[in-house]
Amino acid sequence: MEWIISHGDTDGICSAGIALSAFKNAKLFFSHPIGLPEDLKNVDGDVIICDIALARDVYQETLKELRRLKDDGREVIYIDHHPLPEGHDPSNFPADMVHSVNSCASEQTYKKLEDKVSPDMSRLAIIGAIGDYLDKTHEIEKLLIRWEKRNLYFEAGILIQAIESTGRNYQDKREIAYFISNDKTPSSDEGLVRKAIAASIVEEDMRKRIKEEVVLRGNVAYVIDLGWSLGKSAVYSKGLAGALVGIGAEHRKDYVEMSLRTHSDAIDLNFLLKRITTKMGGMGGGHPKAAGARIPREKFFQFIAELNEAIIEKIREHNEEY
Ligand SMILES: [Mn+2]
Repeated sequence: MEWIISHGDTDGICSAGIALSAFKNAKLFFSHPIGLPEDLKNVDGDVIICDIALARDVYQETLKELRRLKDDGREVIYIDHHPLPEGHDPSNFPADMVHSVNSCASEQTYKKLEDKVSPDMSRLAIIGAIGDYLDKTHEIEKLLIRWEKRNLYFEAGILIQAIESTGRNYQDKREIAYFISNDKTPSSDEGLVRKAIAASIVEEDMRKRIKEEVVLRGNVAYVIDLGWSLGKSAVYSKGLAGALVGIGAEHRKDYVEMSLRTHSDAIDLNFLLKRITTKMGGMGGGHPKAAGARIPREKFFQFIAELNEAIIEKIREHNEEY
């Protein structure tokens, strides 16, 4: 394997760490769903792609690049856990695809490469799973038998908090991936520990600020323009306001960028956001319980209202099922 392309969050970096430990000389790059076809244009060898959703908007372009590599006789492995776009045809997909929406990319990458890496790499599968809230799977429970769970959660905490502070610094992310791919613990790197602690101090300040500033509208709680992690803002908004859905939002140019979170099994954010945002001239999607969206800035309050309506409808349907 000559190339590894992965997502820049904890699950993506842990997947990359596992892949790097199997393919020591591979070049590692970070990408995201919309940028993937463009980034694939630089690839001229065997490639493994981890934790990057197949986005509907660039599906054909992505397929075209994967097919080019396949036609050149390259090995292409695609490992992901995001819901697949409508019309996706597995039999016509030009890659060896590993896909499940129930387990994170790190878990699936570890299972795929298990015979090429040390069993110690299962630690990264578990940390990646914690990073994506997907550590309650049967496989992760099984992998945990090898470890001391509480210490592993401590290590996961350091890595997750340190990665949080890297933002879009891809060089930092790459260094972290190489470091953990050598079976090193996050706590053994002073720089990572320092970053993690600094991020946690900021997080506690932000948690208190969100408690003050969170706005509750029906079943939806949001904060806007805090200048902090949108994902974590969404989690705290939801938790502190006791809402079903939390949103961390910020204005960017002429649109509002958002992260959304829910704990409810009745709500599929990926599905709802695709429907609501498209007709507003925006876009959205992700996982059922964790997703992102972007809408024109003047539509924000309309968006909150429509999301509330959709949530009420889903809860009613869900209750009728029982
Ligand atoms: Mn993931």
